[in-house]
Amino acid sequence: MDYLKKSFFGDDFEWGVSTAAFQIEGAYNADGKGESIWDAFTAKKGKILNGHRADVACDFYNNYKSDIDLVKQLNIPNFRFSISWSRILPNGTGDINQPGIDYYNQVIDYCIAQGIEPWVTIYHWDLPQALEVKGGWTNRDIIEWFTEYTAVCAKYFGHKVKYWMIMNEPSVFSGAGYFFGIHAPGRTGMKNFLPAIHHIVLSMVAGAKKLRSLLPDVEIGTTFSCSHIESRSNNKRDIKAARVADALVNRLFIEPVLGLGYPVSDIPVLKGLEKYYQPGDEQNMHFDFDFIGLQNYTREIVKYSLFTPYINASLVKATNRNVPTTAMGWEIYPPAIYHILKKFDAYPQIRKILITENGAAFPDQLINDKVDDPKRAEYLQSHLQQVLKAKQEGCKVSGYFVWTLTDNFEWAEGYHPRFGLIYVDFNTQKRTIKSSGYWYANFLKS
Ligand code: IFM
Repeated sequence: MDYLKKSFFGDDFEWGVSTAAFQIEGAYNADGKGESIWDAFTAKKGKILNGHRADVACDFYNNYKSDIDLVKQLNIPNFRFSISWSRILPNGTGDINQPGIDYYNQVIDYCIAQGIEPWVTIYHWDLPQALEVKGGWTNRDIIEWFTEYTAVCAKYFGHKVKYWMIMNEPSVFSGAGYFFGIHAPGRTGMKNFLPAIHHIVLSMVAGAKKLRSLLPDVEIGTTFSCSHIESRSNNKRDIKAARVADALVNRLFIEPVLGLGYPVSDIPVLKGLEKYYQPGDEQNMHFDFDFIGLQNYTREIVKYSLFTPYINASLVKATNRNVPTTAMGWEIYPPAIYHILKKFDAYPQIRKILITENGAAFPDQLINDKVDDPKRAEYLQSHLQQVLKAKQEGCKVSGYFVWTLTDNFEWAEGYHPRFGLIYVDFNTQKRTIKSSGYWYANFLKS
């Protein structure tokens, strides 16, 4: 591994760690919290690997002080977390749950007291179940519901939080939750996916505009998951399949928000979105974000596939390619993050980029009260080398957040993939800093 120092990235580069409410908080019904779609989904049989649930998760709700102490111990200056919508608005709209508001104020205050900057994601996938019953993201009324929720966040936390992200990875929560049905709320097919896409874009922009009007001085961003896509071969059909996959995975949500519209020419089925348009929508799909959060973990190799409806493209699984992989079966390919940065740097509409998630799951083991995870430290360093390379070539990247602080609930995969810098024994809630956590702490101190 080449020599890497924090100072190479410059003094104003933001370093952090990212988390999400549903994956860590637990306390699923404490102090007036309403049910979320993930509470409902995890309660169903067969949806989550090994039947795991997140009722307790890392119990961050009760352990937030000691976990934020660990953030401090690791020298991490920025802590990204999300608000659980149904903890502060149990029905999604209307009555506020004061204990939920108090809780997030305590988390924010505690961060600030420790000298840690809170970075807040407004929506990281846990829609109130009360809204799902009304159609969730497929119901156009969600634009108003989401705007109301954003205004509540601004009202109660806005005077303390400088950095906001409106949504986390819309392509994942819409694709997995509304097309494939493998994530909450478990809806499937184009009839759910298309309206969800359009309402998510309109809500993301409406929420951002609301936040801007209420908090003119804060930095507003939103985050997108992106994978570097390559074609399996030089065959024309494979090349076209890779272009379509790139449009779906990387461009579907960011391009409309940048004012470029949906990538319909590469994915003709998106023409079906027109059915959900109302007059004025075109003007309401665009927002000038202060920063764009990119979340990259891997690259994908794509091939033509006759039998894949709508896109005629499919992934060549990394586990069939004889390449190094993580516990998620994702290829370890550090140049992916460089290519992604270069790709999005080329959009003149993007002012500033932060890597708001990057990290890896490995089968970590606690042995003699220690967790030695050299592969994770190597993964982080090799990806940071690539971020640095992009930055040195002039790319407008100005931050890097590791996914994630502690091992946590990894959605449909349950607790099996361990992504944390800190190991969690889910029976006792005992935390053990992994060797990669010590590596990050030393790097940040350097
Ligand atoms: O755990 C997720 C997170 O919620 C969103 N981005 C990817 C992570 C790893 O899969």
